[in-house]
Amino acid sequence: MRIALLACVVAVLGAGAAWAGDLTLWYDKPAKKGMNEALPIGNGKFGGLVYAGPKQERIVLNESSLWTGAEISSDNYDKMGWYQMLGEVLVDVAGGDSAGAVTAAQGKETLDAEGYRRALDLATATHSVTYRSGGVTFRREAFASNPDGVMVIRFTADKPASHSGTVQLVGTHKETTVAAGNALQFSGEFDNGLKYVTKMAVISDGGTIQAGDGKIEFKNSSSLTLVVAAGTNYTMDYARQYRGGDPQARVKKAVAAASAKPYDALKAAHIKDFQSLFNRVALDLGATPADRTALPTDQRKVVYAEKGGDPDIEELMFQYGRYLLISCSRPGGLPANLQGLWNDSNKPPWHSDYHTNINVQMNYWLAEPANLAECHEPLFDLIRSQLEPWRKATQAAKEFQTASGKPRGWTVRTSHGIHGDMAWQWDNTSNAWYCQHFWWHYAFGGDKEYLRKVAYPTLKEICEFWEERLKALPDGRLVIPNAWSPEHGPHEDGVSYSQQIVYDHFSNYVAAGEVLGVDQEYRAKIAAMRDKLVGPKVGKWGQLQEWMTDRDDPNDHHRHTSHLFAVFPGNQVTVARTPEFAAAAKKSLDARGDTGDVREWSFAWRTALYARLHDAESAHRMFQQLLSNRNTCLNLFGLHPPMQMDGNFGITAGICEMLMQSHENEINLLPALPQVWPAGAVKGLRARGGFEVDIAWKDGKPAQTTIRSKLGGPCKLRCNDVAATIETKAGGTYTVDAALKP
Ligand code: FUC
Repeated sequence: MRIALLACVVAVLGAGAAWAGDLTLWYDKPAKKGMNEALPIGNGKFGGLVYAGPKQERIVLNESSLWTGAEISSDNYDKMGWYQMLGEVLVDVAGGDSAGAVTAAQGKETLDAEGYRRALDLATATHSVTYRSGGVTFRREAFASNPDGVMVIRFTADKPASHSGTVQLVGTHKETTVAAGNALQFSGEFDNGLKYVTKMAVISDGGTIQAGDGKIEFKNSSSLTLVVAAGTNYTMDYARQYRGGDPQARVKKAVAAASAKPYDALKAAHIKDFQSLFNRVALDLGATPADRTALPTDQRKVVYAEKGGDPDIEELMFQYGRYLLISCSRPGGLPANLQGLWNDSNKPPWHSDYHTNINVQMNYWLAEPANLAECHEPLFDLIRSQLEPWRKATQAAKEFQTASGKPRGWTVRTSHGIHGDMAWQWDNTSNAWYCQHFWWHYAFGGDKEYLRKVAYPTLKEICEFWEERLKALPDGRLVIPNAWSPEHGPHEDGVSYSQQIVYDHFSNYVAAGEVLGVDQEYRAKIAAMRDKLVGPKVGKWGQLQEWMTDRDDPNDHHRHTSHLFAVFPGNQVTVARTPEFAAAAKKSLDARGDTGDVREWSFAWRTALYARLHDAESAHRMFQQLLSNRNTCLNLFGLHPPMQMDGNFGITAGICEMLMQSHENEINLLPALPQVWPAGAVKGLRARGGFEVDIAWKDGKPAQTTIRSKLGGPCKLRCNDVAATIETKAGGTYTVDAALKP
């Protein structure tokens, strides 16, 4: 969209409502079965996929702690837990005179409803369906509220008494649904002792409702409101074997409390809460022609992937990543898994697990820069809650025994669940990669208490793990033994991926120790070890080597770009500091290409990598290709069958890197701005050092930049060759012009 730039950037972007109209995914058909078309809502823990058939509403329900599995460490994938589908809400509507207008058959409706539209408005986190049938205009809304802990679904019409039909609440584990009064409920318990409850109240305005045989029938209702809550007895506490209080009373209370509130009050509280996070960042990349915005999102995305020229859909994709993270990762809950929290199977691909060799980290790349630091917390909480079983398993594993006995610290296999269960191959350096997130949370936010109590001890423990595990080469340089470039090549010493991750980790540990002024001697030891690590190397065709031996194949189009960790998410290789390595990284990245094995999340990573290498056009090309039908579903979920959410989160992070970078002790404005975004504005990106930044640009250059300093201190700014330092005070706001002058 085009907004007034410059002087009014803060005023205009500050008003969340100014963006609302365009941040909508909409479709002219109901969603088909599966996960590629239905639209997601979620309150961080409890979520739904809305299918929106006019004759039958179907909402797939998920609760993020609904996992099978128990403490185990095994190379057999099937031994770890599976993320489960909770159930579904089914509402068969015979409404008004519309019976017969559509033929209902689960998920396969033939559409004959005039003016049908289903939409997800990201700005209000509300799903809606509208259509006309039999002379009546029907409207449905659905949202998942964090403050009230419920999902609310409301059916309305412009004529009284227009709704008749049945409501069902169905579990996926052969539970019996009990219907009593105006409520439906099912509950169950898995072999691992996980108890769960789902309850729904059906509130009819006018008309009648009647419970019977696991269903509720409603007749001649003017409006119908469904209030649904779910919970489990899971708690992120190993000492309690991950079991907390019975969810029954909690769920009952949430449904009763929300049912007693007017719908408008529930909706207002939901929007206020959601927007307190969502409205922190706004983005304007330009105006989309009306013939494009007139297209439903599925058609529009196809045209965009082929022809580009749709900055609004790029903004939508950017904000979708933020919307999804807010909807599936809130303080107190579990982090986003491979599918966020949306899942329609009890045997989802890869168990819908936490995948440590790129996927779960990519889920959280956006959290700090895209101003959702709170949504990062569930990742730390889950990791911390798994440390005891991970320590035990690491210490028991043959491969980690040290000369002096058992290893200190912990590491984790490639896949893990939430009950101390992990499986498949050990991903040795995933411990250090996890630590990078703990460090980022401090680096962006500056909370020293968090650093002292949470991050530092975790970082130190992983230094202890690596300190005794590194192997010295005859020349004294250090290598990570028996490492693996994820899913590529053999296990061997000195693989670049592992070297770079440990380098990053040791650097972050040293920085953390300096901030806290602790462990000076140990810090010096770790710094010295870091400097001895075998570093990046340029190979025979000018590439950045993936292994110590120079055997990279220029025709290899593998989806992983693990040896480029040093470029992003690491910062060992940068254009300014290590230009030869940056050039080699670009050579490698260009060669890895965008065909064959390259898909979904690979494009998001490549976007961020090219952004760090200041290749704006390639970064944008990767973004555009992510939206092709091969890589993105019609509901804009990342497409790695059936879907994966890492690409959604990753692309938001990639766009942040295109617009602003802060990994070199300075804020680099518009380091990778493609030609298709000559003018635009972004508000509210976060930079390391506790700064919040708004940039308005024109002719490809920043015209006005506003910095809000949270912590005070010098703020170094750069745009190409122009650099400036602003002395800031905590709480101060500072504006600079095109020349970076106040
Ligand atoms: C990694 C990737 C795969 C997939 C899986 C869940 O192993 O290599 O492409 O994303 O995670």
